[in-house]
Amino acid sequence: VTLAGPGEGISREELQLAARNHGLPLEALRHPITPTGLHYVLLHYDIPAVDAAAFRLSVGGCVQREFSLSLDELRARPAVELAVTMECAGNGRALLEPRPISQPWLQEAVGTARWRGTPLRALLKEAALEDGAVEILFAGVDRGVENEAEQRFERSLSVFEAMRPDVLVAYEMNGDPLPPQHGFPVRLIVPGWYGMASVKWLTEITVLDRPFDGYQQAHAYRLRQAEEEEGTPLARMPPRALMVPPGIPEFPSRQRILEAGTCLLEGRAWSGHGAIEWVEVSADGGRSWAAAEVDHDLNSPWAWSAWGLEWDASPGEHELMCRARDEAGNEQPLEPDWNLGGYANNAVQRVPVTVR
Ligand SMILES: Nc1nc2c(c(=O)[nH]1)N[C@H]1C(S)=C(S)[C@@H](COP(=O)(O)O)O[C@H]1N2
Ligand SMILES: [Mo]
Repeated sequence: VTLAGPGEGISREELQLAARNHGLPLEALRHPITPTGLHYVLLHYDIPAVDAAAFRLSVGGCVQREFSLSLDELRARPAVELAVTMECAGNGRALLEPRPISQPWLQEAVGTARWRGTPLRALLKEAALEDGAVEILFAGVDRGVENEAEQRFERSLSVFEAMRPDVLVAYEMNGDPLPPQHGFPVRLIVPGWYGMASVKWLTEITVLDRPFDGYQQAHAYRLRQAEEEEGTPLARMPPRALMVPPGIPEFPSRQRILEAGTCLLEGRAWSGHGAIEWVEVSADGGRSWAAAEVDHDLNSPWAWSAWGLEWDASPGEHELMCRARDEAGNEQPLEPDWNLGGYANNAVQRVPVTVR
């Protein structure tokens, strides 16, 4: 990982990544289900061209019965639809100092969709895992060079996580076939986890008798301070609340401008560790906090909750902030914890506003 120097601006390479991998425009937090084109997108390599007619999903490795399925065969299996909030583990990276050079997310790498697919668990039961099975490996068809080695995008899950009934082999997003950028024709959905676990363009499921040591597992997506540390693997999303920036933006700075008077502050909050217990809002840069009303409107344990609070905006400059806590007791920090990969920065959002 390369780090940006003190005060070093976004490079052309980071801009190239940012233009391909787009975030959720924060005003789209108003929608309980993110309109498909506004859901964030993260691509390590290129969007592969997959021929749906020739598509096969194979299940093999350390199993008693290997098999493969066509798209029609997959779609004929028992189906489940789940509302799931997904967030990139690199969300918040560009706000770290020093900034790790990679996809420069601010805070917008999130979205919620209704994913329809068949439970992974039943596929694994059908294949019948051998006694020595410890992990399940998921391989996408997209290829690239990373850390000087050519590779596919591959990630694994422990047998325990893979057997959770809500892990889906998904073929629909918001009632339509998956769009190319979200994994057409088939992807994994691992609710509650950061997005890297939800392998897109999935074609191979391989049961392993040893932990997977590929790049995206053993090196990337780990919290570490230095290259030589083994680090701890990322898994579930810690809590985060985001607000719809109120008022209107100035172009191009996007500084917010609003009229004095009552203003509804609203947004959404989520956690991969359980339901959101509370959301608090500060209008004075964190000196005082008020509890927002939280509505678990999607009624899904894996999807974000809406929150709102009326604020009496007085003329002047203000810094708005929001923070969440989940039922497991995790709370958002005011300041980020730095790490080399620039992962898991769930420090509170700060929105400066000018009230006229
Ligand atoms: N095959 C493949 N799967 C992938 C990726 C990828 O680059 N290739 N990116 C991962 C990462 S890091 C994230 S955050 C999510 C993003 O999913 P989305 O683009 O549908 O929002 O997909 C994951 N699955
Ligand atoms: Mo990601």
